[in-house]
Amino acid sequence: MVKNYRVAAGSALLILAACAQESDGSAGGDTSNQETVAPVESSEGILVIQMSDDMTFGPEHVLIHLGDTLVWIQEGALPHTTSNGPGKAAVPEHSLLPEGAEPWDSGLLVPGQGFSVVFDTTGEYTYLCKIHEAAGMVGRITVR
Ligand SMILES: [Cu+2]
Repeated sequence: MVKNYRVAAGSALLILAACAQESDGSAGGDTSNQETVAPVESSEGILVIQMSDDMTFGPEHVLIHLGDTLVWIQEGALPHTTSNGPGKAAVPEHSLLPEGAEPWDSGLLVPGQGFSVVFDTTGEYTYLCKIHEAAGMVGRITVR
């Protein structure tokens, strides 16, 4: 009984050590990296978001101020949209607006084209590319 107990305790220590190594390693590091990515903030009333062939909005999360202008620029070869509002998203969480805010829809932007929106309602926005929503082309805007 005593011997079995010692073996079990030793195994438990090994498991604890393995768990501690895991949480200090890549798994824990990845999680904290994702949570600590700060939004890119506008300066002088404007911020540019790039749409490219990797099917992302860059930066994906922006922090702007009341009255600021966001400009989306289409820099890839693939067509994209910046869109928001009722009926635009297959997944409702990909199209969110603060109460009273106006939705927008750029329509298809071909390479070199841009589209801008002035934000006059504070809150959290989520928008998408209507063509690449399923590929994860979703962006976030915080207006303060
Ligand atoms: Cu797109």
